[in-house]
Amino acid sequence: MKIISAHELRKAVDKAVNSVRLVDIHTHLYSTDFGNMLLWGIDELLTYHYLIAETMRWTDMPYEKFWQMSKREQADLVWDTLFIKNSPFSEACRGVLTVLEKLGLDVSGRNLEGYRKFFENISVDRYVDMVFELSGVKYVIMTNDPFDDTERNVWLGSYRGDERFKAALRIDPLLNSWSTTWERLREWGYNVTRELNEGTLAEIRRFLSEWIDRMNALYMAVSLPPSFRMPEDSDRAMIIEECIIPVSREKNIPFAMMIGVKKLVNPGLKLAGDSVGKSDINTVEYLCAKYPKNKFMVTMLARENQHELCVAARKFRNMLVFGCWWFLNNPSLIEEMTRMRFELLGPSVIPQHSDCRVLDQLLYKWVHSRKIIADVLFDKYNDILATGWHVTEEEINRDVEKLFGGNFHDFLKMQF
Ligand code: RAT
Ligand code: ZN
Repeated sequence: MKIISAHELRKAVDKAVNSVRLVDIHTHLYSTDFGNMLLWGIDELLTYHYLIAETMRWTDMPYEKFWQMSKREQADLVWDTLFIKNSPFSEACRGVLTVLEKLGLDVSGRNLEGYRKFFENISVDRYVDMVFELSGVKYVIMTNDPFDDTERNVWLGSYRGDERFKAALRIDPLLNSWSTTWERLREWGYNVTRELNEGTLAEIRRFLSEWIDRMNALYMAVSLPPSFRMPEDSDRAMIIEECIIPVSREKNIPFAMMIGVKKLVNPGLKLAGDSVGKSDINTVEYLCAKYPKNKFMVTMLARENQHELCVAARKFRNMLVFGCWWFLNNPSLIEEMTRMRFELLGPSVIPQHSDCRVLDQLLYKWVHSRKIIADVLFDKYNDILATGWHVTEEEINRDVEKLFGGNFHDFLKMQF
């Protein structure tokens, strides 16, 4: 047992946080089984939708013209606009620079063609190994959408599996647009109707169960608008209470709710056109209270919801707060949220997920987040050391292991 003195604390915390092999519980990455769905390389990095939104602020080019350009041309435009004509200090731009640095490329050279050459000379399999190694990620959880035809075909056909990519069943169309989704279920052989009668609800449950089993999904997930309310007289509320709740209970897997996205406030921007709105914490409390034997993972997109979400988590052990999602995945907000969470919930949270869409992003999102989480942890240990309490190296490692994967695993095992 090694007791850590105040002057050894910084080093001990940094060592624990930087060396932990972590679990990334929400990404949009795919294993090589999914072919082109696995995005990687400099042109994908530069055309990340966070960077497209930033680029379009500097140009009066019609959106359609941008979408007609090839990926390479789009990447050239982003590079020129955000990295050459302006300084790349936004978090998404800085991320690209961190990736280049981690790959050992010359950041000061600003040589986009040189970066492209690096990627042309590496195979995807080697690159996947390399990124997992360099980023210290044990495994990521994908976002697996059975309503996406390309993805669906892989699951039904050539899927082989890779321990580093685990599945989560994503069900947005089921919950957010039943009025059109029911026809797809019908096409696939489920005996459903537009009307949510008993037979249809049973078939939706069968659909969920079959896909959870097929994917070996660790949880079910959905992104929801700020207007999400429960209880409510709506298709969505009915499907949640009659299908999602019983199936997640039966399979003992969490239902992950990502709440607060306003889809396509600017449709011209496509994937980059979504925004944020304040959501309703009563809805989260209602579900946790009414279904104490169910497990919920919750992240909310609005900064304004973060405090009440922490308070709700204090009240409901069947709820696990996770990540600094999307527009919150910025240093100042990660720091604020992590402090708030540690102060209200101690280490009983999942402080971060990456939401990576491009494999390479694992090389920056975790470097940036690890640093901030370590800073906050250091402050928190320091505060208790000041009282005369001591912490050991083992205890720091234990806490860090929990924050970066252990809490998630323990939650999966819970049977309330
Ligand atoms: O963060 C993002 O990339 C968003 O576009 C969304 O994918 C969001 O994270 C989601 O999972 O809906
Ligand atoms: Zn996401």
